[in-house]
Amino acid sequence: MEILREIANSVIAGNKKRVQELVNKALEENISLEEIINDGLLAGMGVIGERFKRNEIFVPEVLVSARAMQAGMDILRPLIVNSKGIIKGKIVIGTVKGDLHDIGKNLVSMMLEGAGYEIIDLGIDVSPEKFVEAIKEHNPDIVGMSALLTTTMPQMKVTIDTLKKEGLRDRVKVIVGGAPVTPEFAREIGADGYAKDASEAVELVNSIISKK
Ligand code: B1M
Repeated sequence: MEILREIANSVIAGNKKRVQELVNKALEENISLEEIINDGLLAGMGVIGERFKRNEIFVPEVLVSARAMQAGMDILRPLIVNSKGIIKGKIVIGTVKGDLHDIGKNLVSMMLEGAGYEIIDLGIDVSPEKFVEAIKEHNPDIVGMSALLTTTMPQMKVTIDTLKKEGLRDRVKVIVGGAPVTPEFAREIGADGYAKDASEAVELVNSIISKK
């Protein structure tokens, strides 16, 4: 669809205002939220990822595109509503210490919120101590950790070990995700679940909560 291609191109160009205009236009044309996210915003970010990998572009350009993508997601967030209005559970989520990537974590949070969960988003660069504090303060059912760097993945284990030390591990289920994370890694570090993307994260959380 032409408009979705235009959204992707505007993310690539880092044109925040144009992304917002086009997302609004796509909504007026009754294009589904899923298509706008997957075939528009994420398609654009995918191209940026490839170019970044090939050293054709650098951090500043990636950041500008990331902001443009986020601006599009900001419009969609209120529309991914929890139609039943029932809170099914509470989730503390964050990107682990040393890691500043938050687009995927925000998308996961948005979908979980839409699926009926209360989200306490601790943001990026979240230390194990901050996860501990949040668990003590909010008493969540689930703790979700996101990591996008191979160098920050070990922080997931450090956080789980810290929860054990603090006697909190049995109080929460821990789920992990992010591009370099695998189901094997999740098992190795003692997490309770892994999801490869936002829709899988919703399925995973639903299954954990239904077993509680
Ligand atoms: Co960075 N970066 N980055 N970056 N960046 C990657 C991750 C990289 C793969 C690019 C590359 O070289 N090919 C590479 C990592 C290599 C590695 O470790 N193996 C990399 C690097 C090297 C770096 C820097 C070190 C670059 C530098 O400074 N030289 C630096 C590190 C900064 C830091 O964190 N300390 C850096 C910086 C940045 C920016 C700040 C410029 C920007 C982030 C902006 C932001 O997030 N606000 C950025 C971006 C945008 C990327 C790429 C291009 C895109 C990531 C993204 O947003 N994808 C990325 C390349 C790539 O992934 N192809 C790259 C879209 C997003 C929707 O997908 O995050 O995978 P994703 O989330 C998915 C799933 O993974 C899953 O669901 C999401 C939705 O479907 N998921 C979960 C995520 N979290 C989950 C949690 C769950 C469950 C599922 O449960 C709790």
